[in-house]
Amino acid sequence: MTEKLPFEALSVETLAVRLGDNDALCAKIGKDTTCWKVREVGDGNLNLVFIVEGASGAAVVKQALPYVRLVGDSWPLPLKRSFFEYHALTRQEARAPGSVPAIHHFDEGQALIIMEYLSPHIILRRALIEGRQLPNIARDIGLFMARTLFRGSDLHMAAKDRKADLALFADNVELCDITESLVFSDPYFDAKMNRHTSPQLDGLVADLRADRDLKVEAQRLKHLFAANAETLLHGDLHSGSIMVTDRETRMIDPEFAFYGPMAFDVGMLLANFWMSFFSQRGHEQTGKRDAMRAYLLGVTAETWSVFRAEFSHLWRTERTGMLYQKSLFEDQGDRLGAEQALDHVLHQIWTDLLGFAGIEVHRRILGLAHNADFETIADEDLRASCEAKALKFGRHIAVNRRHIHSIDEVNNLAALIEQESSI
Ligand code: SR1
Ligand code: MG
Repeated sequence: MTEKLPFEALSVETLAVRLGDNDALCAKIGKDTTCWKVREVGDGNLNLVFIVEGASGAAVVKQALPYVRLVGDSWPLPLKRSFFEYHALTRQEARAPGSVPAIHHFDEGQALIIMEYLSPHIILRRALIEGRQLPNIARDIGLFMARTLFRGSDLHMAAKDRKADLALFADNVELCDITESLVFSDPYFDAKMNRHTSPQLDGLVADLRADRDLKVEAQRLKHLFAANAETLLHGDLHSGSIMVTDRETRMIDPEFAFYGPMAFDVGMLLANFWMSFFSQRGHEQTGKRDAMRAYLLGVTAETWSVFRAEFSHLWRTERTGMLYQKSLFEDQGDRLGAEQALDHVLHQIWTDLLGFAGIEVHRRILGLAHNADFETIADEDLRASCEAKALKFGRHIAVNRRHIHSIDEVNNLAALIEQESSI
């Protein structure tokens, strides 16, 4: 029996020695470690990410650390998140083939995944900050969400299999706790690690933290997040978790995967497009971004439309689970009944996604984990003005979500708020 080595974080210096005998990696990039080039490129909040290039190719080695990288070892975080990421990636590949990086090797003890090096892909967030209009993202992400969310639920899976998966991912407690605190609660009180652009936003932040309707809504959404184990979520589907070229889109980093409400992934994703929209004003040094703003609103509309269409298609063709079973509807010649139920399900996702989107916008401006869309705006007054508009937008869609009926309505609101002149 091979001895299980204790966990040890890799470094640029040690990676070739530690993984030089890894068959999967050698098969991908070549055995001769003397010509391996190793770079650490992790720019996320949690993990180490290395790109390793050898004589015959390249691969990514991602390793979890026993703490939150963004904060340091004062915030311990279990290595098992790598296990959940690995299992989520395998399920996403099965449910939405070609949408995630291929896995070459997984080592649970070392909390590392060796996976496909995506090149020339870049992080979607970076592309949007640069003002790049990618033609396929709405279609690709809309399909990914519909396929993974539908096929991971009781609409499609055998109840026994879904319950087994629910149990497996239920142990991702600490990452859920990050979301439960950082997304749903901390932004709405003076939590220790919060920060915001100050003093420019101080007044607005105080107003939001005193806003009873908003706080109640955020807690209703937290309740939904924690208690509605509907499907296997990506769990952190923002524009930093997506890699793109002009033609291709891949979703990465599902370490926050767990069973939760379908609307969470969709809402978080759309929130990131709306935040990009409000941040564009801060990136106009090299020219106006009017076309980019129009593109981004178009992307939100198309993503939602593709999601709905694919979800509806799967509803009609793959509804093999225990929910809304065909024996109650189609098998009795009642296709209308099945369509009526589909409308209800989509309407619920719509209403909830607006709530999740609103609070995702807030937490990126008021909480610990900000995003580069706003953070890279060097002029603080300009940044605050972009952020203030996004905060108002987020508040409106979260609190009024039950009275908003279409994505056009939301996008018209975004355009109106964007045209307002000041904080
Ligand atoms: C402490 S982790 C902060 C954030 O980074 C991750 O990407 C998640 O979005 C999390 O909320
Ligand atoms: Mg991540």
